[in-house]
Amino acid sequence: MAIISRGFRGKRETDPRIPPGQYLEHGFPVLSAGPTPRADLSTWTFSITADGGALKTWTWSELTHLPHDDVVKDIHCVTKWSKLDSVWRGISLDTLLSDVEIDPDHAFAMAHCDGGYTTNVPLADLRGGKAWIAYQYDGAPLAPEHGGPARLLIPHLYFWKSAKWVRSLELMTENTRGFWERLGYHDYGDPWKEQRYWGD
Ligand SMILES: Nc1nc2c(c(=O)[nH]1)N[C@H]1C(S)=C(S)[C@@H](COP(=O)(O)O)O[C@H]1N2
Ligand SMILES: [Mo]
Repeated sequence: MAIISRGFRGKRETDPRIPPGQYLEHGFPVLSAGPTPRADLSTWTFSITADGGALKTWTWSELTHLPHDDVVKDIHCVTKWSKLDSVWRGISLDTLLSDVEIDPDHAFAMAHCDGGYTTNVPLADLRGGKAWIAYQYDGAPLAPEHGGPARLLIPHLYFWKSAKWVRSLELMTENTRGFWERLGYHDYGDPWKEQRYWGD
């Protein structure tokens, strides 16, 4: 009885949550600049560092016993896919940063990862409920190819800022460039302003 209209099949899906120049992706692509490292959780640590020394270091057990957030976020890759409503569990950077004494001159951070990947972000973008060290995706331990055991999650910036296999955050006085930023990606990377490359 009901007539199902297929008239809009094949039409590009639109949603006000998709930033300009992006398309809706239903899968979860893997984008890695090198091989997937495998971490040993018995020796794994996460540190916040400054001036060449650790301000604070957490073991895996210490980190995962901190109060966590369950968040549902849209993520946007500079290669133009956006994924809506991705489900994460992680420790807010507010929680981790509140545990260290921060020199007010240190307004920037560099994420350092197993495998050598780096990415830079203003410290302000890690605060205010905007960034997490995520260790679960969709109710399961974060898969190694997606950054497990733990990755940075900064969903309001292009996804290359969400460093996989993150091991430390280095606090810095200057906005030094990370891996992709040195190769031409934007220093900040706001998807709503299409800040993809230098000069955008
Ligand atoms: N350590 C590390 N983190 C990384 C990358 C990488 O190559 N190495 N790629 C970045 C890029 S360009 C993107 S789009 C996302 C991809 O995350 P996914 O593979 O979970 O989709 O991870 C980011 N974080
Ligand atoms: Mo990317």
